[in-house]
Amino acid sequence: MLNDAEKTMQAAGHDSEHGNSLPADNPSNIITHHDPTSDATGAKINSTSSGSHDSSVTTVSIVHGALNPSSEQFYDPSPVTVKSGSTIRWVNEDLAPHTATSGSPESGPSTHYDTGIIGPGQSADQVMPLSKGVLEYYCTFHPYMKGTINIE
Ligand SMILES: [Cu+2]
Repeated sequence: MLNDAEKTMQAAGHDSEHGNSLPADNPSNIITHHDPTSDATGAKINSTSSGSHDSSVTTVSIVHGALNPSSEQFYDPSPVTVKSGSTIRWVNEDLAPHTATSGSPESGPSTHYDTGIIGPGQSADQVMPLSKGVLEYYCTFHPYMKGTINIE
């Protein structure tokens, strides 16, 4: 405990030393002053408005090479854990069209969601159910492509 406190104080001392040395760099000071100004006009406004309401979006990649049945991974990440009612965005990074369709190849599509066809380089958003649980999904073109969503 005492050791930890000592370390913390030492680290804090180092930080303030570092902080003191930074303002001495005049050229970089000018640059850092310039950048936030241009950010505030454009990019920052956009990110604020997209984070407004219902908004959490989790991206899942359909990996490059997913068309290959012996691929080690088709959807990445899988399983993925998201909040109920949030949105998942599947991004197709493969060269073939795919889907993310809730259900399984054995029992067929369930009613929860279906991206439909996502072309190469395209993406599709689906809102997850409000109920918690595990949702399996697959690609209707390539039934060996399976993914799992944990909704919590
Ligand atoms: Cu597919």
